[in-house]
Amino acid sequence: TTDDVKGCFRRNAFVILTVLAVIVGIILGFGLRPYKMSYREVKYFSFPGELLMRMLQMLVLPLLVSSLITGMAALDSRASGKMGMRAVVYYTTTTIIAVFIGIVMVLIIHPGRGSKDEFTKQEKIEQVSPADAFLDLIRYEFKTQYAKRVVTVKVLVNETLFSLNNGSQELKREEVIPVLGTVNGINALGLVVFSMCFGFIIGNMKEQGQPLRDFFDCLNEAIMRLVAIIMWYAPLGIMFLIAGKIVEMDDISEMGGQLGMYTITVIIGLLIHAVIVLPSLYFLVTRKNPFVFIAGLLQALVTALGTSSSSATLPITFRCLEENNHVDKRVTRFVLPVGATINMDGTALYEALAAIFIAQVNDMDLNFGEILTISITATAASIGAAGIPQAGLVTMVIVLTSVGLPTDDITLIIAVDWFLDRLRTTTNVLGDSIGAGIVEHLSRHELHATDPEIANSVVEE
Ligand code: DAS
Repeated sequence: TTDDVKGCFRRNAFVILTVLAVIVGIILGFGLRPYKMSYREVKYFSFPGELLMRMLQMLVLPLLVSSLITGMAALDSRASGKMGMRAVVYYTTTTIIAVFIGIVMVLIIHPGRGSKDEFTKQEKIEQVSPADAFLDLIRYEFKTQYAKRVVTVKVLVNETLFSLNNGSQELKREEVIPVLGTVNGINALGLVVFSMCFGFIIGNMKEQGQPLRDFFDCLNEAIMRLVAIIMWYAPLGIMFLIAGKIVEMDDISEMGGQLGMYTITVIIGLLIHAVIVLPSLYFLVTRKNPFVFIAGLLQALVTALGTSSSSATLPITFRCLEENNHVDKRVTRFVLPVGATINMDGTALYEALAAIFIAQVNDMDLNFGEILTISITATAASIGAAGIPQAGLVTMVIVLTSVGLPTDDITLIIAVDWFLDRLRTTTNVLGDSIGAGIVEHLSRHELHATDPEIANSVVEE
């Protein structure tokens, strides 16, 4: 039918545009590098990219809330309980595998050689104890060096749900926001918990809850329609995001040997996880071709690469999973927002690997217990990291302090983090999406059995 033809064209148009965006972005970026643009010129040049980033971020919050609330409300408590369990098992398993891969890779390749000469010497700052670092994670605070003092950065005042950061007098807001735990200054994890509870309650309110269920359902639908429009702009935005970053990046040839090896080690680790482990897992559970599934996610993966933020990518991930891969909306709404907030395979792999690399650079031999500690804290740190650019670099503080490594050595790897961040974000988004596919498959019986009335209100378009 004509609808099929249209749908097919639409899908391929997106694929073509997305691939073109990446290729043209790279060519444009390298083509313009010799002109050595000033900071201001680069900012002007990448403005179309910044616009995309802002459009997506604008949608994340209402999308997160409305999808979780309707997702929870549409499932009976037995179904949501089972589905939740499956999601948690999937998140835990894949994160542990990712950490394991990271550790094995860095131990085998051993990129750090026990000399910091290649790196600029850093001044030592006061050490933070592991216990404090943990508590700070829960409080959404962390300690950092600013103007030679150790200051506590409060990214969020937790008492209220929507309060913007105003906790730190020492740092300007611009300097605080990009660092830890929050999306647009809001505690994403707190919001996830709140929305789930709220959705659960209005799901159980029978008739009385219907207006609220309709409201959030409609809100969700409206946001997704906005997303559909933004999808057409996304390739252009991605092209400028990529080109702009290539224009402003430091000279690659100046990258030290250790840092180069480190970068390669991270890339290999992430590739093993994304190309071998996750697809195999998908195949083992569903017996379906994982690469067909991944092909449907192309635009989400490229958006992750362009924005280095899994929460900014969330709207596109929703769209890809629901429209291209036809994953049940009750599953995506329930599983994706949680996944984007806490399930970060790429980040976990990266944090464990980076911590051991820093130990190697410091000529520190780690025993088995310390490596175990690193794997546990890397998992915690990946859960605590928000889906925003370079959040993983900041939650590294926890991993390093847990085994007594100098936290200021994070500066050793900052030079390449913008790049590795993009790759781990792509891995994070892939992990969440494959998780949705696997949970849907495992929950197919409950999904069929759910109260058709509630189910229809969600599934119907
Ligand atoms: N860039 C983050 C993400 O959005 C996480 C990280 O910094 O590792 O997934």
